[in-house]
Amino acid sequence: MDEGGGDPLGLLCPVGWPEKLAVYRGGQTRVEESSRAIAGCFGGGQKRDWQCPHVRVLRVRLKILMADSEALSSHAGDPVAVEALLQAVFGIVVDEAIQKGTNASEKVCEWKEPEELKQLLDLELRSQGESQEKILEHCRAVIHYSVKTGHPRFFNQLFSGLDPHALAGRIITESLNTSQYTYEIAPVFVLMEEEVLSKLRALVGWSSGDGIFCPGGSISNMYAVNLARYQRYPDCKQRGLRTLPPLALFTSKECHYSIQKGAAFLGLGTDSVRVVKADERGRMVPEDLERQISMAEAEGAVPFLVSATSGTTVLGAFDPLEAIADVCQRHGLWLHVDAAWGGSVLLSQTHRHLLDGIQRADSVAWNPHKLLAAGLQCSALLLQDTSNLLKRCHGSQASYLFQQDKFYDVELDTGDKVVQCGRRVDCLKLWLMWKAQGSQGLERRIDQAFALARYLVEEMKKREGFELVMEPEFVNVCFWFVPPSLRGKQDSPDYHKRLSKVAPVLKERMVKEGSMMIGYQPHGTRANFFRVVVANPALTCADIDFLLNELERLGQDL
Ligand code: ABU
Repeated sequence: MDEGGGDPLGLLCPVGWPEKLAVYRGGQTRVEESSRAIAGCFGGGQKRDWQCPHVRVLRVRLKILMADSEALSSHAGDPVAVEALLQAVFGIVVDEAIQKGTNASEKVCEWKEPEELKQLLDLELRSQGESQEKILEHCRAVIHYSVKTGHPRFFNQLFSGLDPHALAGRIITESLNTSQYTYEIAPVFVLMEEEVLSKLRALVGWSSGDGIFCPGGSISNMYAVNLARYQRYPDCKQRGLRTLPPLALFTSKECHYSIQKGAAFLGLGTDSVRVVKADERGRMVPEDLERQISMAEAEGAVPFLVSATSGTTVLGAFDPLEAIADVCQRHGLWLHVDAAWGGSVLLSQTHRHLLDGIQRADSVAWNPHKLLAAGLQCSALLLQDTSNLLKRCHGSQASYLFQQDKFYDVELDTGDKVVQCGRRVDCLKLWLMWKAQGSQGLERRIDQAFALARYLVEEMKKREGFELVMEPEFVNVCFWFVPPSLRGKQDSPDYHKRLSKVAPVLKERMVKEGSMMIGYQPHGTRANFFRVVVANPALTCADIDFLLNELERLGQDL
């Protein structure tokens, strides 16, 4: 009888646990209570083939699975130890991520090559747990080697800054760890989400409507496309793509790439996206939209949606919404406004004219995690619809979540409006920040961002070597840093090629020094240029001066 042969199903357990005999056969292991039963496994009866290669007898020590009288979570039954752990972690977070992470005299990032970083982080997950001291070291290392996006020298993305009230909201959200789908388990957040969405809708100009917080602007945009299609062809929910004619949607060449991704994801295909011309500032040209619609119809496609953008990703352009809404109205098309970046401008009495006409949209995507610094993620999809379109389009009536005979108003179970099941709570961080700042405080932040972007532009004009791509309309400031060796050489044949290499070199230098982070990109036929995003509410003129001085310092030998 072969009692060796390993432990194919991981049943061997530490010495001291009860020992049993088990038979491994046909890929399965079964514990047998008697030797008669074991023998039966080898053919039973007269002739037993103990050498059979497919059957083995194992001597196993079984962990008897029964409920433990103590909880298994770490520090079980020791609230003092739990508190000590969390106090220690929170102390590290406050010191390293919040204080140092937002202190201009600290580095914005601590660059390491990936192989070295893997070692420094000790990423391996082992069978034995580690001591609290080690765990705290890991927490410190995670923060130390992460990019500090709340730092005043982080100009890299369309989000930056660390609002303490929003952070408090995120901490409470994480601590409560609930899902937004039913009133039963998220009573506070169901009511709060509706309050926040209704406030955002009011800023768009709607006194009623619907909406939902989504996991990011891309998903908000995809929802809009799906809703527009469903509204026109409700059958497609059940019968799928075969019920549809070839469809066409329209957006400008400056739109966010999620429109193309969404077309692919929703089965429309990227060919269904008709790209409308943008003017020299990156704004959709309504006359070309009209032309594209006629062309699509002439080719046998059915236009159904226009996605305009308020705040394009690179240039920060605002499409002319009134003119686009007129085109949509003439052709009966759903108007979606991707205001993921620019939506927060609606809070500013001074600048909200950039979005004039947004009230005529059918849907709006707006990410308060960007310009309002609410924290990732906070992305609202807002709808003018009051006919329960979201729920009709996405609902599936799971009987174990959305029981219709609950003891409260089941309309509060908003989870069936979305394609997800579990959904993060994204409203509290915005709500708490809004409570603390008031709409006026948020408005001041928007106005300050515009003012600092203007300060940056005017300071650039005073210095040699800074060339604006264009006068900004928003808080994206796009420019070339022309290093000393290229100044006055605009007419040389390789100027464009050489200029393109400047931003990547400077980017590498700034990141490796940890002094600041600015994004760059090529754009159409334009050579690589920097895009500074002025979004962090903590920024001052001193940070802008630093940015300019630092670019001059980093690029003086180029
Ligand atoms: N959703 C576009 C964001 C990309 C950026 O931060 O530049």
